[in-house]
Amino acid sequence: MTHGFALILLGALAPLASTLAAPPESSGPTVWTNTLGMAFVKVPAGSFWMGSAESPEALARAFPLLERQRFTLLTDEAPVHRVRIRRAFYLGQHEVTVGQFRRFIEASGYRPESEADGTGGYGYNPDYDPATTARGDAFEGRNPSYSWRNPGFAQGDDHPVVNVTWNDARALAAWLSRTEGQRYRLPTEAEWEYACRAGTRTRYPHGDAPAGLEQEANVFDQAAAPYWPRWQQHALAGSDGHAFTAPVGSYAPNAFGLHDMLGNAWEWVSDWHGDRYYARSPSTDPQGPADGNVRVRRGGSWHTWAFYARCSYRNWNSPTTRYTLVGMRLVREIGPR
Ligand SMILES: [Ca+2]
Ligand SMILES: [Ca+2]
Repeated sequence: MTHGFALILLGALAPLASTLAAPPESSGPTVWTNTLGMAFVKVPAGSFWMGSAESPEALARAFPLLERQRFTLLTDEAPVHRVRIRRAFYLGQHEVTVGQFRRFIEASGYRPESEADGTGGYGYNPDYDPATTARGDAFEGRNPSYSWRNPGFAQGDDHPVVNVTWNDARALAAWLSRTEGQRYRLPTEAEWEYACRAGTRTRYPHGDAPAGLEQEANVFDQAAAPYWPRWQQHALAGSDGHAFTAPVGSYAPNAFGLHDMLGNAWEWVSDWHGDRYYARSPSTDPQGPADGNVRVRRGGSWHTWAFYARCSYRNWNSPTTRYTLVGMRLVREIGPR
């Protein structure tokens, strides 16, 4: 097993805290970097229209190759409703990377769920055939040979970490809060969509046309399609240059200076998923339903079709789900604890 070495490094925490810069407040720098090397961008307080009310007809015109049923399964994106985010916050400029997650593991001794429960994660295997499984899953797993360390394809330290659970994300936020004396957490679903839109009301930050995604996101494109010929027709017409994960920040940022909000890795947010939540959610700083069974993830991934890489699209999994496509980005709150 590969996790035993991490416990030895528990004593290395104290020096980290002493290297911290003075905590930034509302007048502080726009970009701030923490002890693991994560850059954070200040997202201003403000209001926005959350969700989507696009008709199945409008979506069918934009995505003519998709079955109509897919357009009628989006009722959880409606109604569009006004949401106010009362306080500015720092949001990771990028997804949490493999290198940052490794430094966390080594310094904390934390065992990610895929290793702690012994069942592993999912991974890409060119010899694996989805037709051989009941779920028809695109990836092999669970399998102990797969974890955040190995999703079945090559990842540099600057790629987004995947195969991490919602609970793993919470553990990272809790550890950073403890060691740095700041308050870290996952973004709420509302904060995430507000940050993704960055002032826009369109499907994507650049507008409504799926084709424009190739400039701003790593999604299922012509580079990825040869690996999954059965879904070739749903690939973006152009190439974004990456068949699997891309180094974070490879594409243009949105108006808030955030990279890869769409594509690369899905991102866990703090909310439980509620199918009808938008109809009754508070208009100020909504936190999601009080309870539930599944946590929301947002933004799509390197393997996601353009239709599902819209700012308003919602998907979800159990808090223990680990998958080749799912990672995270964190919030660091501004102001006193
Ligand atoms: Ca791609
Ligand atoms: Ca992402």
